[in-house]
Amino acid sequence: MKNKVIPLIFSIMLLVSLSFISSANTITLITPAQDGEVSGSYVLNATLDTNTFNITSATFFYYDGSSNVTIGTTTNQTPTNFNYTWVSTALVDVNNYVIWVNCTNQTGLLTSADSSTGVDIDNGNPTASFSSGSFSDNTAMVSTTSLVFGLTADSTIGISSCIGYFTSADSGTVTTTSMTTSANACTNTSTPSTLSLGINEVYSVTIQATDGNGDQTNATARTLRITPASGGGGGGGSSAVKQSIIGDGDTTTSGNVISNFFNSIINWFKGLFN
Ligand SMILES: [Ca+2]
Ligand SMILES: [Ca+2]
Repeated sequence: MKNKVIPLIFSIMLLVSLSFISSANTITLITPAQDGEVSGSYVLNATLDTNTFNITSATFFYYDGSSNVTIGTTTNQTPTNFNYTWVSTALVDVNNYVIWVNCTNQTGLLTSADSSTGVDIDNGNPTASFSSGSFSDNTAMVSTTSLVFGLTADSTIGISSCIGYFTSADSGTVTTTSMTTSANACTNTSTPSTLSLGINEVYSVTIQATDGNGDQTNATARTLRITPASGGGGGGGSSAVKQSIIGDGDTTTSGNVISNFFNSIINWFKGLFN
């Protein structure tokens, strides 16, 4: 019995002493605060209430919703102060990350952690430039031809979604289409017909990029003209011309028949009197 009681008492004493140590050397994440915003070169700051156990190292992390990623580790600038400059442009813009800090003493046995939730990383608006594979400005195309339009990647601010806008120069009607977004770029391969764009209409086309904060940028618009199909529409045109020619020919032919008819009657009367 005595052999069991002594280790138990020792364990309780150890737990009490550890909780005392923890509560006496507690770290607090000062910046970013809860729901704070991070941009540019940002100083992450954490402080200790006291440092009686020689805490010398603090590591900052972010949690992106699926895993913890180390931002960096720093030693204390004063016994109770830790600063780490984070170049936040290394990440694309996001909302509501968890930033947290963990400090340890030299033996690594004593640790204390703190976090701030709802932190936004916002370094501005996304760029929106038509990608090299996109149709050129002032393109004229038939409605069944492949139409490619997209934005070049913005890996700094990030692009989380895109919408294509086709505004009719005549009616002002706006046709929108969703786009495929991947790796901070977006693209769409379609046809004017699939997008229900009107033949013989001229469209102002832009793409709106949205980043992880909801910030938006429109690409400089390009002009697109939808022409009649070269096979069906063109054939119709030349067919109309032929019909017109045939009509004239018919009239001319009819005139010749009538004229010949009267000429033959006149010749018949002439034959009577001769
Ligand atoms: Ca937030
Ligand atoms: Ca932003």
